[in-house]
Amino acid sequence: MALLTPEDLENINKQLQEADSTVRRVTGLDIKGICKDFYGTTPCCEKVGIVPVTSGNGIIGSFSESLNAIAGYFGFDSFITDMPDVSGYYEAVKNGARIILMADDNTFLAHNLKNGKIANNQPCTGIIYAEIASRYLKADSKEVLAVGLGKVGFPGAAHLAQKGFKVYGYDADRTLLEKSVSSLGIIPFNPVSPEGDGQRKFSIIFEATPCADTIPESVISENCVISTPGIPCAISKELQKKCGVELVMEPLGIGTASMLYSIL
Ligand code: NAI
Ligand code: 1J1
Ligand code: MG
Repeated sequence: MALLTPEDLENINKQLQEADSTVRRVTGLDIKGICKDFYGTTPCCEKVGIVPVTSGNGIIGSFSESLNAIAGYFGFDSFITDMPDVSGYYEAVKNGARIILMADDNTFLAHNLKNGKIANNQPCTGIIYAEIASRYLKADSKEVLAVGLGKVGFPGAAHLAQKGFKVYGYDADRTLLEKSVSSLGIIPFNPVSPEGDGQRKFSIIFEATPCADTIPESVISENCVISTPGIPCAISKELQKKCGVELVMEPLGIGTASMLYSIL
């Protein structure tokens, strides 16, 4: 799995504010508004304990600090434990945490100790970026392109299919693509070398890959939103500018908001 770096998390508050204004322009609601509407929940003083985890590749500089800033941004009362791992978990609960946030290299979870609900970052991220994409006010049809159908992308694509969108999709991994075709009814469409209907353009694109430049100019329509948790970004700054793309992309906060609202 592609891990975040401290560079990805630089100026997280600014990144979050910028993403929030893009989401507002694209959908008419801010990130909170979408989470509230989608999950039907509102934070109410739940105390969030953030536990640094040293296993595997270890602590990522500013990961916990970013989560702390993000929780605060969305209206939660949060703190980072002094100790990591099991001692940190004990410390969080002892100090009144009602929600635990913690991540190793494979799983980033949010656990509500009061109601037992638990959330995993990957599906929560895929679903919320897909939900944002699905609400694009200037969309010219109910067709979407979903690129990257892995642990984040598949749940996002499933969400779009379930919402009644006609989902064109691609993953470089043939097995994953076939699984999406058979279980979700996704129409295979390779944006880089489209067979047959090479002229197809999209106003809604959802991308979740760890690769750059996965979305070529040929598939971008005049009014287009690209909603993507994937790092690095699916398109270059130059192409974004040239095509006037509305880009929803942020390294941690939107997915974390989705996790938190989903367990209230
Ligand atoms: P994953 O490895 O499960 O899935 C990525 C998929 O992209 C793979 O199936 C791979 O075959 C496919 N892929 C790679 N290059 C491709 C290409 N050129 N065209 C089409 N498909 C391609 O990874 P996961 O967990 O789904 O994460 C995806 C990305 O999202 C990563 O960059 C990860 O760091 C990022 N991420 C971002 C979050 C956020 O809050 N912004 C949260 C979680 C993950
Ligand atoms: C490891 C997080 C790895 C990612 C969202 O406590 C710490 O500092 C480390 N153990 C955190 N996961 O990088 C995923 C989560 C985006 N990428
Ligand atoms: Mg995010």
